[in-house]
Amino acid sequence: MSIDLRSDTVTRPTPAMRRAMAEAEVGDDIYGEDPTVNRLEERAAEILGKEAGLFVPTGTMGNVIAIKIHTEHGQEVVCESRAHILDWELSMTAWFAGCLVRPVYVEDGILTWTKLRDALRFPSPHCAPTGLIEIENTHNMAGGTVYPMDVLQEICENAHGHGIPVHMDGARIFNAACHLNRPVRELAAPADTVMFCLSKGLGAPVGSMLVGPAKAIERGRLYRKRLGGAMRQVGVLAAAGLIALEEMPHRLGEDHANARFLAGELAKLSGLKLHPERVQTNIVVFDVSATGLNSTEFIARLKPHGVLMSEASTPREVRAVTHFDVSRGDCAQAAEAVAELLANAGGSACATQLRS
Ligand code: TLP
Repeated sequence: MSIDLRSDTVTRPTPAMRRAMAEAEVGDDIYGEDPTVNRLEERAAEILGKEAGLFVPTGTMGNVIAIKIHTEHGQEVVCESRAHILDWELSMTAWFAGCLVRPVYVEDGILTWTKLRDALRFPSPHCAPTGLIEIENTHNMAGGTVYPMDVLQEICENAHGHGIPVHMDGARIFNAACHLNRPVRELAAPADTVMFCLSKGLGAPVGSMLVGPAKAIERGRLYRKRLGGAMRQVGVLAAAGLIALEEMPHRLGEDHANARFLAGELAKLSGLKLHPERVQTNIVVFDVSATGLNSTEFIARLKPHGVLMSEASTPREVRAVTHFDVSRGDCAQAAEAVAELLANAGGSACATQLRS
């Protein structure tokens, strides 16, 4: 079987999750009668320190609902230029919420108030006003980077001072909390709403949570129905989600150490550009342009070596994500496979011009 570093989304449910799914107490969730879903929503809200929670099938749906809750048609949403909501959600900000995204580029993906400030727009006869600031923590395509608490607080305090809400795409907020060694509720506190995924590093097969003020989540429930995301005896999924939430966060440090190790090994190989000391969580993004291959070619040539990686934001970058289903040994093997690829590609790859 391949060593699958494409994403932490590929994790399979643990035996405990499978057992819990088989034994889950269920009811019709559209009537609010699924006790396992209700427990998951309550626990998610409690752990994140918010009033209420909503179980959604995907992180994408959680973000889309949050954007819709906070904005009106014709407004702008400010986010980092490689944000998941901009690059990977099929323009749902425009399609569903009727808003324009105004991106701001920051190399490490971590916005600051100073960077954001100039992108904000206020009501005028000429400009569409900013309806929402969206921050991604950890920042996926910038390489799993984490918002320092003071940066986060400064953004949220100033945004609120201007009457602008903040949504956190915290798909990997537990990884961020692990890196900062702070309770996750501290990271969630400054933002109005937070989406986080049960189905990534936490290992659940399906599901994400949107947490925030009770009134906002009540509206979110209606948007979830409109999007076709309201399900029936969905406690079978929530049961796995509860285990992901309660039992999996404590082991994320292992994935982070593996990612740092992998980055260190890759950095030894000529042709790859990366900074292992900048790896904070479970994502390694590296530049392959000096090999003469673009990311698609690099990934395709790596596959026969039994290692899967994925594309990142540009054709120059490849992404490797560590998770519960890959070990330190797998990471060592993956680095060896990359070394072999580079050796085999040799001069021919380097002679090929990067096609972007
Ligand atoms: N990210 C996926 C891909 O879509 C890129 C991955 O493999 O990392 N926010 C962030 C920051 C994400 O990384 C993702 C998934 C989502 C939202 C959406 O979650 P899902 O896939 O559940 O819709």
